[in-house]
Amino acid sequence: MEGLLKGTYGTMAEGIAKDNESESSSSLRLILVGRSGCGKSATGNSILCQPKFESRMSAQAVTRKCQKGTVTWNGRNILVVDTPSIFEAKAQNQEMYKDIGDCYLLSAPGPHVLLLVTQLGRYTDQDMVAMRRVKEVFGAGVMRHVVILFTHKEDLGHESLNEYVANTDNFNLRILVHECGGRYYGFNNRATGEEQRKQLEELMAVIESLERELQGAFYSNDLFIQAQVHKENRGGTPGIEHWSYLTQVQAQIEKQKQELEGNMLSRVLRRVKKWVCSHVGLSAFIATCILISAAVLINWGMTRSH
Ligand SMILES: Nc1nc2c(ncn2[C@@H]2O[C@H](COP(=O)(O)OP(=O)(O)O)[C@@H](O)[C@H]2O)c(=O)[nH]1
Ligand SMILES: [Mg+2]
Repeated sequence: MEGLLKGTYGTMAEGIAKDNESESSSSLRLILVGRSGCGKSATGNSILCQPKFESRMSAQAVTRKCQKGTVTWNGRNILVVDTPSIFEAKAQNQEMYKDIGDCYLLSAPGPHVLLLVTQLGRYTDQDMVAMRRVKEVFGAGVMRHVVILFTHKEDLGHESLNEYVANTDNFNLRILVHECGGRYYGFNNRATGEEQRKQLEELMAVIESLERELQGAFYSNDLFIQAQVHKENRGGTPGIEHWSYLTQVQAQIEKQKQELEGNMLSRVLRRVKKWVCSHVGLSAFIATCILISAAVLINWGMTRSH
């Protein structure tokens, strides 16, 4: 579901955005996602060209809550949302729903792009968990808006990022790149001055190319619409409406989780069906073997019981 002018949800979301003309509604909205320690906050600071988000090496998660930062780039407002550890396997409590709710509120009416941050050369099981959690938190459709952002680009040496991605033997990374339509870019978050400016310019080119492909659509779902409405109605202090909003957050995440599991099962079944259709002879042979084995086992069981 996307906030496209033509789309049902999009029309609503875009309409709300235009009516209010608030800063965040008219901005290019980016959300930083990925496992803890991969460099999300550092990437946010590189985009904002200022140390807005706390970023440091630590055994514990450093970023404690969702935060936003804004910058003007080439006359355009950019809103960057940094996220705490909501993409980890163990992040499954009430605090997590609050953080997810905040992330939706800060990026409502919906993000144009999600930057999936991962450290170059370290695409691990934790990154894969984070990837799955991203789909649970936002819905599987969000993948069309994802750009992979590799940090620690300076570790590449003489190899280019394209060569690295083309030659990697990390099968899971290959799948990820494929799933993201080959959209990726690398940052050296320690860069300053001209190098920092140039990498931001190149990242913006990747983002703008995706925007063109999606005809300017931002990503939306039921919860982004509710978040936008909640943002407009909300008074200063969190009250009963906020509690009810958090209940909606929890329900939406549960729904998306179930849809994801359903999708996976039907994908497996489709693959099995496709394989059977393209190997009819072999499939018939395997089925016959299974039937004969079952018959032999039943027969053996019956003779033993007598
Ligand atoms: N050398 C280098 N260090 C980086 C880069 N990106 C992030 N870091 C470091 O990685 C550590 C974790 O980064 P942080 O932004 O806090 O990760 P987060 O938990 O995903 O927000 C910090 O010490 C950063 O300085 C990079 O591109 N190059
Ligand atoms: Mg952080």
